[in-house]
Amino acid sequence: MSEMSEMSEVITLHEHLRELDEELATLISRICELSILIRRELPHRLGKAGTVNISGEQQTKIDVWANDVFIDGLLSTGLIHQLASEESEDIVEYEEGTGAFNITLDPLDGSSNIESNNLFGVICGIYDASTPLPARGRKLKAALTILYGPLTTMMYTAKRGVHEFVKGRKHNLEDVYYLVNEHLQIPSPGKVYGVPSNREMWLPEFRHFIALLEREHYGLRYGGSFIGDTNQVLHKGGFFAYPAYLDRPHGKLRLQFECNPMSLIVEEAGGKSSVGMGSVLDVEPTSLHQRVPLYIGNVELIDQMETLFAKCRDARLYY
Ligand code: AHM
Ligand code: MG
Repeated sequence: MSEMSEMSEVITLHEHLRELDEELATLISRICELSILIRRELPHRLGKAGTVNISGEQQTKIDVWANDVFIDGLLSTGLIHQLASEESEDIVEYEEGTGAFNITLDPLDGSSNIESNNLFGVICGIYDASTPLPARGRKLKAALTILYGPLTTMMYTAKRGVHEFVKGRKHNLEDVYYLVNEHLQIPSPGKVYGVPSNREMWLPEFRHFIALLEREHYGLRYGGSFIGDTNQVLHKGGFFAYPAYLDRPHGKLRLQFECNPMSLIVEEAGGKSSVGMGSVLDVEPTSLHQRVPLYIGNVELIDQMETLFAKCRDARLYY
């Protein structure tokens, strides 16, 4: 960080949020404060919890602790009506008539990456309290991600573009998020693609689409972190998918907790999201922890992929 950027001309998250209504700004600030607290605890809460979450996945100690910290820390604001977390089976509902927002939370997405010191973070979706959970992504009021990497960065959209902040570490910016990218737009043409393994279980048309990307010299970048992998697409342009598999037609990622908030960010950054045919944001939810295949990236790539998928007779079965 240059000395210049430590000076008064930097725009802090707090200042940037003044554009939003006060309650939404307070909620976003609170999520960021809690994430700083959680990040500080990481080295001291390593290891497996010995429990599994509702999706049958092993929880780490920090998964369980971070979930509790977020739930307590957010409910105490008085701003929450319903809170749903990827780590909790049911929706936590606050007293009727209180709280302006419903919120979906993935408190530590990609936490299996902690052991090897790779990327992971937080994904949040924010709805008006009048939109009961589970909800269609199109109804989101705001979405944000926090990426715990060599830098801690935060991205939010309140449907007026995507803005990225980095957490400072010294002087007057210690633990302060400040603006590094306003109105972030996915560059086009893109350069990278990220997809998980198990190629023999890919659908033939997906395999075909990836072969096209490789032929066009897109470089493979996959780190097993939805936030990290999407962040590369947001910065370098390209494509990311956690696709439908022959033996796992709904893929892995959860509509409410992961796919909807991230798809809003990607679409607000000028990109596109898809479940194979149509935007992720238009999927009518059937259950809180439902999974959907997810494809995101530059508009032209998603359009090209959907055209290819549409030629397949069973395309509608993907989700
Ligand atoms: P999690 O919510 O249990 O951490 O799982 C989601 C993560 C994503 O961040 C990432 O895209 C995916 O799992 C990686 O899965 P895989 O290990 O199959 O590549
Ligand atoms: Mg997750």
